[in-house]
Amino acid sequence: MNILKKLATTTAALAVLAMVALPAQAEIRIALVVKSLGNGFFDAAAKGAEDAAKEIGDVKIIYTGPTKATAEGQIEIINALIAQKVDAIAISANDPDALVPALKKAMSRGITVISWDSGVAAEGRQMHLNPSDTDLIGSTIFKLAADFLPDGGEVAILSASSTAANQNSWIEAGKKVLPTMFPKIKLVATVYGDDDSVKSTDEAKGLIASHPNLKAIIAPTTVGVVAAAQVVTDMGLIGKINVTGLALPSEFKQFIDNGASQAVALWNPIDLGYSAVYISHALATGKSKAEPGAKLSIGHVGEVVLDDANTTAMAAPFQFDKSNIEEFSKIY
Ligand code: RAM
Repeated sequence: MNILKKLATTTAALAVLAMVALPAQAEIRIALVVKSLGNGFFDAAAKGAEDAAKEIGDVKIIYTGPTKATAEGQIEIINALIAQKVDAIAISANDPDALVPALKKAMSRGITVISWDSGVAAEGRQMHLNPSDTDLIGSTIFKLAADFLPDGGEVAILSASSTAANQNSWIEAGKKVLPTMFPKIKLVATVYGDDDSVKSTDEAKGLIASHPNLKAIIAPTTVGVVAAAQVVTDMGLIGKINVTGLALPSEFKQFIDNGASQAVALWNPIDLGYSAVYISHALATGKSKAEPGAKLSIGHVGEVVLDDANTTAMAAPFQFDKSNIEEFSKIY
């Protein structure tokens, strides 16, 4: 056998050997479970999740959620994901407690479980990723109203579902600082639109009917804030009631343009979904561990550190108004 031929056979043999010894890396399946489908905020997060999957490689995203933002709907989905033996579940929860048994079951089967956006109780997840500091979001939503009410006045909250841990924690945090930070603002009611456009519209109308002196509606939900601004627009109340809260610029730009709202805030939902997947992957593959003090890489977004409760927070909320909403509306 001449030397070239010999080399070729050896290389071929080595290649076969390598294929046997190094099987292709198994695909990691990460389920991004959201409060409900059809919500633009979660669609943006899912886009970020896909970005992370592409960047990491060998990752499959299962973007799923119930049609209505209920715990029951999410429990069914979690059970189906357990049966499918996914590698990780990253969930924005509709209820911090009701999901715990199903998520515990998932973890006992070796599935990585994290919550993001809206958390589950500590025993139901390995860690929780907050979009931003809870106290800061709480004071921001009231500041957004107070900034445009120099003489103070009545405001009301139109929230998501009554069991959503994220909105509830923001509202609680905001209420605590209200007397000292915004003494002229009077919170007269908190109602729940369940991140459902129809229910949110009805609740906004109800607030207006029962509080004739209402000066602002604060909706810390991207679904509620659009519904409230539409109601104020349709009822000819622009200039009388300022709608504010947490809004997705692409959905909300029209209400900054028409004056139903002076300003709103949010964080980058694409980065949030990206980070949830990045972290889920690191935990599922054993690259990182969810424990107090752990530094978790979130790719191009940076790094977060877990606190004693295995929770962490991303960037500060960002304000949108006439000066910048056009620019951001093209991104998310
Ligand atoms: C809605 C959801 C979500 C929340 C945003 C601000 O889309 O309730 O959980 O983070 O609003």
